[in-house]
Amino acid sequence: MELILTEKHTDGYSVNWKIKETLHVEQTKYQHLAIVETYEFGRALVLDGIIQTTVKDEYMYHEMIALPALMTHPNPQKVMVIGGGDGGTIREVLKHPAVEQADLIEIDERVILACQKYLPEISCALTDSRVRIFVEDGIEYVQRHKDKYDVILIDSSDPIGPATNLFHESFYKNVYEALKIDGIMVCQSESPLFNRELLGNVHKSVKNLFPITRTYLATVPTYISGFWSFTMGSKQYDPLNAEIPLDVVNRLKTKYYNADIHKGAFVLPEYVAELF
Ligand code: AG3
Repeated sequence: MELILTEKHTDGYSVNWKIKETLHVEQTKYQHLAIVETYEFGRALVLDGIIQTTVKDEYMYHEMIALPALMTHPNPQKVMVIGGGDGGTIREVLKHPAVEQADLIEIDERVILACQKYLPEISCALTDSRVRIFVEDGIEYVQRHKDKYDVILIDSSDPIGPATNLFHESFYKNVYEALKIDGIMVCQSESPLFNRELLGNVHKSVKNLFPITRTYLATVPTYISGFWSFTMGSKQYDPLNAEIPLDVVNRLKTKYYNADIHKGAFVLPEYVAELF
């Protein structure tokens, strides 16, 4: 029997994944959660029917949500990751030698537990002694923390289901306040082709709050359109003028990010630049 996962992106566009094995399926309090073994991309985390990350290309997304901000900040000691229960973003954060504390705020504990069981190469860093895990709504967590973090990364799922409110300006305002005076935030801001209005709105909301706002792109083959956007809000440091510490970068053991990618990612094609 052939097992196919049909990932529905729009009414007119779906992607079919041939599945070797379904390792885990459950309806959690917040969403439908599955871990499957695909033929082309290895194991994958699927939330509400949408592929969140696969073993084959996860590093592209996780390096690129984390490292541009960490390399722009001269001394990122305290970092918060909102969402990202699979642990991939935390793994990248911990590569930076300055990081002393990395807090993961994930609303759905079932995601963390399933990824720890079935996706060890992604979730491995969650047991590091610098990591604190809070199973809580990120919206409430940021409200209670002021002037505490150097970098905050918002590794959410799409703006439907449990992540909807993570794309609102009122939330970014609380993120702004949870950051120290020279803090930096990055959120994943969806596909520059399929979520154009959303990306335009995210950029505008971040710009209303942060003096420096930069959207950048990375290829993530398993996400709709192949290109993915990230939006950075920074209180002081501009990623375009960052003095990237080459000695640190060269020791990171990355597979995507390097000092040239850091610069190149912020160069936007016209169809994206026109949104801002
Ligand atoms: N978070 C972003 C996944 C977005 C996928 N959306 C889509 N293909 N429409 C991934 C979490 C990985 N840590």
